Amino acid sequence: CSMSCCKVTEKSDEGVGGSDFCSLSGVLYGSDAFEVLAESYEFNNMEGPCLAFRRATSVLKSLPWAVRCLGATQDLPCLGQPTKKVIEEVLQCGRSFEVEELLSDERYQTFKVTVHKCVWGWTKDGEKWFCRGLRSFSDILTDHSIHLNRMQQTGFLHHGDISRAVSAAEARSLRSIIDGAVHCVTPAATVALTGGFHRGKEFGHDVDFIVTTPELGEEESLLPNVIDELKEQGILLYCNYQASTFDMRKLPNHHFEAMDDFAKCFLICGWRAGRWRGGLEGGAVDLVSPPVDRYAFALLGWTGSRQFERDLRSFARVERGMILDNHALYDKKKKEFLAASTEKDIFAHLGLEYMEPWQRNA
Ligand code: DGT
Ligand code: MG
Repeated sequence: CSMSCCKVTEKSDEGVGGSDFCSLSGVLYGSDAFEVLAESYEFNNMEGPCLAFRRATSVLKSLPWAVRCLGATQDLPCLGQPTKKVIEEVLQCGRSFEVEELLSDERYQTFKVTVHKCVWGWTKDGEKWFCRGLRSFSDILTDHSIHLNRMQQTGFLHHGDISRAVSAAEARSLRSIIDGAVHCVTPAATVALTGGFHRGKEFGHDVDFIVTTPELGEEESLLPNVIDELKEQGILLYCNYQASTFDMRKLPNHHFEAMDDFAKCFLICGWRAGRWRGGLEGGAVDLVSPPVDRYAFALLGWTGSRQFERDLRSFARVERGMILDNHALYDKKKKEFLAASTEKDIFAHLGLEYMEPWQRNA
């Protein structure tokens, strides 16, 4: 982020809500300033404050009005003292000194601009490289004592492909390619666009799909066959396939950070117009393949947003005595798994009104 100054700006009543911050080089919403703070905690491996600022971001984004005085935040949930301190500073001084300081902080910049691109968030390796004084990709690449794992090598190798945001139009054109490949190998299969694009986002860092077959068990060969098909079409630049470890005898895990056990693959596909490979640029693609009776849970879990999923799981646990994850919904009082073939069924089990994906952008 090249922004060097944050200050309050006027906003229209139709805006996304929250106090706005603007910078010398463009508008930075208040919620984005909190994202900088959240990221900085993430880069320091401090999950608690990181999540607190992400929650504050969600609350501010959801407001239909601008915060113009601290008193207006009094009854808002999830805004703790550190958050209010930043809002107060911005309202009084027209800028957040803490955010400004962070944007020029060497550690923040290194993780954001270089290391973060290949290790994603905080990792022991990222920390080790930073402590050794490595500050850029070339620092890391030219240090021959460093052994990069497969994921890190991919991050470095395809950095150009995966660092440019994917647009909604590009996601649509990929969808027809994935549709074609899946239906070529299994004509009756279902393909659903999920993740941020399913929530109506205009840009994303990857494109997520859930694919399944009408017959239970048939999904086991689906992803390997789709991967072969994409290889044949010549658009596959990278593929990391993980076979399913799903076991229905395991209880759901309400902790959000635990990833699901379905077969999945992380791909880099070259399908969009760009500067690389004679005009074809790549982008990151996730394909997840649950058995058909787990499809609704997988779709709900992968549609996000992350914050929405965390809150839904916590609501299920605290308010309903149920455990929800990407695989299942378990009623602890009745000691039984609840069946669902659509997302609406899951909302109904939870006693909630159905929320459309675009309403889940917490
Ligand atoms: P983006 O960054 O533009 O791709 O935005 P999203 O919302 O598509 O985020 P993404 O692709 O990282 O993940 C898609 C959804 O999958 C996300 O909204 C929630 C779910 N998800 C992602 N990571 C995890 C995880 O570590 N655990 C669980 N349970 N779900 C996850
Ligand atoms: Mg995504």
